[in-house]
Amino acid sequence: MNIKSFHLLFSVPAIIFLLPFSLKAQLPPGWEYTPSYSSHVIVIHLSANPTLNGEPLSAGDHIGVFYDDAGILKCAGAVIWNGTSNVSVSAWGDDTYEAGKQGFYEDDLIHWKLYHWATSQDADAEATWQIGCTGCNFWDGNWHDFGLSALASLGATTTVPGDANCDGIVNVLDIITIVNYIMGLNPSPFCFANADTNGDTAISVLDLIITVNIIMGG
Ligand SMILES: [Ca+2]
Ligand SMILES: [Ca+2]
Ligand SMILES: [Ca+2]
Repeated sequence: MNIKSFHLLFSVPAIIFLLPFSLKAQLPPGWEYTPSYSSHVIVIHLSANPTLNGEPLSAGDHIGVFYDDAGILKCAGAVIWNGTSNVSVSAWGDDTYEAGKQGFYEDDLIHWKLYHWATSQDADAEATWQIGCTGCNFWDGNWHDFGLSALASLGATTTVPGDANCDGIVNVLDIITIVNYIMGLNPSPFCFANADTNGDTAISVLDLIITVNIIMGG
């Protein structure tokens, strides 16, 4: 064996082994995904201006597409937002040769998330789609094999569980705010998503108990 083939023998497997590893290392925690042979490509133009809590997404932050697997959202594609050019994300379909769900099924709703590295925030995002964009074949918000789409906007608002009065901290004022809401006193400001600490889309004494626990550090 000469030096060259010796080199190849070791460097090629090393690259094949290290490439997926290095790509995965750049992803936000829990955003690992495996590309498949079917995809829906979604272009996110600069003009879509992704935002997190009203602020433009930072360069280097991630935008991800997620599918629902028995109630759990799983990543099936992600892209880094650079803030200077259009980007596109491939939303990968299920591997039909593998048992179970590894990606999107036809007509699955595409869920969006943003990841802001500076604060380690993982936020659910709302997308609006460009209707009838040039070259596009779908804009219904769902996944389609061979789909090509573009977003008109993408925005996420994060919640602070327990911060019912929306001032960024959780304290006794939030208890009072939740009590007032339950009593029908229409407190203002009132952040429903923050106050609904158990996420059942209603404000009740259960949310109050959880808020007390948050304040007590439990
Ligand atoms: Ca499968
Ligand atoms: Ca508060
Ligand atoms: Ca609730």
